[in-house]
Amino acid sequence: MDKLVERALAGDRRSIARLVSEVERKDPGSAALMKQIYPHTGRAHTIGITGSPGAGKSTLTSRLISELRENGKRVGVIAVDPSSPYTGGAILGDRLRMQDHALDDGVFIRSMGSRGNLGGLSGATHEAALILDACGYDIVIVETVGVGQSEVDVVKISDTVCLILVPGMGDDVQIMKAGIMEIADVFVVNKADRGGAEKVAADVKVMLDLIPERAWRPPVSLSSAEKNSGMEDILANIESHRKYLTDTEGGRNRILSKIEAEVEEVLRRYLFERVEDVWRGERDTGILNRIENRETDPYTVAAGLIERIVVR
Ligand SMILES: Nc1nc2c(ncn2[C@@H]2O[C@H](COP(=O)(O)OP(=O)(O)OP(=O)(O)O)[C@@H](O)[C@H]2O)c(=O)[nH]1
Ligand SMILES: [Mg+2]
Repeated sequence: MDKLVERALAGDRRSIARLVSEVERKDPGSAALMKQIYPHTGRAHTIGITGSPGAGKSTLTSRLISELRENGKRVGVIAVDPSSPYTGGAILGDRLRMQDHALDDGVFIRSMGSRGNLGGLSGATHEAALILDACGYDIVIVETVGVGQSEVDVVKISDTVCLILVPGMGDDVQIMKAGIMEIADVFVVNKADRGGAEKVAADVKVMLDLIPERAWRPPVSLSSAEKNSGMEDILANIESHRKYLTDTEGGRNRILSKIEAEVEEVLRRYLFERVEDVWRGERDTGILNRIENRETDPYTVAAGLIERIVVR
């Protein structure tokens, strides 16, 4: 086994951080590393926390970490910043809000970019979650801002998706538009210390009633991350959802469809990388001129390249 993987699996934080960096940079050897990591995964419960910018996701995450630590759980956190690959305001804010846990050995916090993935989560986010799972974190929290594709992608990498709403943002309309009702397993109306939270919760429940009968009905909690209230209730709801996943047929199917999405994602990435490789080697062989002179055409060239990938 690779030394780095060995040290990371043994819980060495610097090695874990280096592993995550390698998958984030998509180093050529990262697939080989992930092959060694994967057999050790499947123990953590991965929680996706999504919601509008400023909804209180980081503050809430920090509170949940405290609660989970009191219950003796080790917690890994990946904060995804859609705007920049490595640095940026949001990351700074997330860092500050989670700083309380900086010295706790049972907590690992990592910020990652998602740029270059059409606004969605990168494959590296998923791999980072797998690494934290393998390295002994019982709970892995992935915080993503609910913009565009990332909130849909978060379903693919989370066991439980927790959607954070806040009063006074016209969220009822937003939810309907984005079809987010379908992806949330647990609803949280945060900033309940302000007015209007009960109304939002009631609206969500009405909308849930409109969705045809399904095996899991998402519960709705009120919270104030600022005042540290509602955390136990949220964790209890997440735990119920975990039980649903493992103990019911609907839940088992959900787990399998997550694995299916995982295979498809890796497959797509492998294919894409191979196509790029082959094309890079071919591009400067005069092929462009031959197409220009109509000696061949893009369709024949593409089909030929694909064939070479398959034969290899
Ligand atoms: N009144 C009130 N303010 C809150 C609550 N939770 C968070 N806030 C405040 O809301 C602001 C945004 O909080 P964050 O935790 O950074 O929100 P976020 O969703 O992580 O934000 P982004 O990551 O930038 O999308 C901060 O000023 C928090 O102090 C709450 O329960 N009540
Ligand atoms: Mg945040």
